[in-house]
Amino acid sequence: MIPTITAFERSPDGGKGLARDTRVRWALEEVGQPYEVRFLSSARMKAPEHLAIHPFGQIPTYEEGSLCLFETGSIVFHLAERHAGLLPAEPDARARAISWMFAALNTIEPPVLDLTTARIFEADKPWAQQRLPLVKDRIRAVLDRLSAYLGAADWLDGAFSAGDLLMVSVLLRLRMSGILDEYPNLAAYVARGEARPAYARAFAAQFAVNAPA
Ligand code: GTB
Repeated sequence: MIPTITAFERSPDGGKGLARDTRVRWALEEVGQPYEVRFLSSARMKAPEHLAIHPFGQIPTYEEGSLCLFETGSIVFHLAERHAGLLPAEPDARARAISWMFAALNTIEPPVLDLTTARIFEADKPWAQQRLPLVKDRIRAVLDRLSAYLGAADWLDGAFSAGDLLMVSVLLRLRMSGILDEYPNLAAYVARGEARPAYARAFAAQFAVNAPA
């Protein structure tokens, strides 16, 4: 059965691959699972038909027969559970890779999202410029540790896993800020992720829809 995911009708990033459907597309490409995409306008995201699948009216979602999933992490985990290639078979290594999935979404992504909030949604506030250095330093606090942990390794725990897929996807959001370049090993790690043929296919698929005309 070919699963269907949802994505922005037009992503606000103009095809930079930052919207979260790219992570799901990447996971699908890694495991060789063909998929279809239903594109949603902002209005359709909040319509009852979509809210029945995604309680918060967001993208991405994943439908496979009677199974409907939301939350990127749960979708990537589902794919990793059902297909080979995204989680190791050995139980302890598998548990560690799952820890990295959570670390990407629960430890690294929140301060990264704060930067977007500070830069875009709070930019007009009188205290915005004062807050920005604090937000950036909270990112550096976790990246210092992540960079030290990764060291010269290619991936976080042996072979590439869903943990790396999510971590690279989160770190990608920092590129424009310049913070990623403060950590050459993390910048190289992200570049390694982007160099994977599966990532290239996922990026190209979303770019074909979102690139400025
Ligand atoms: N925790 C959920 C998950 O991981 O799946 C979060 C889902 C989420 O935030 N979805 C966003 C959404 O649907 C799109 S990805 N937003 C519309 C809404 O809430 O009404 C977030 C996103 C959006 C745009 C960019 N961009 O343009 O750069 C990057 C990321």
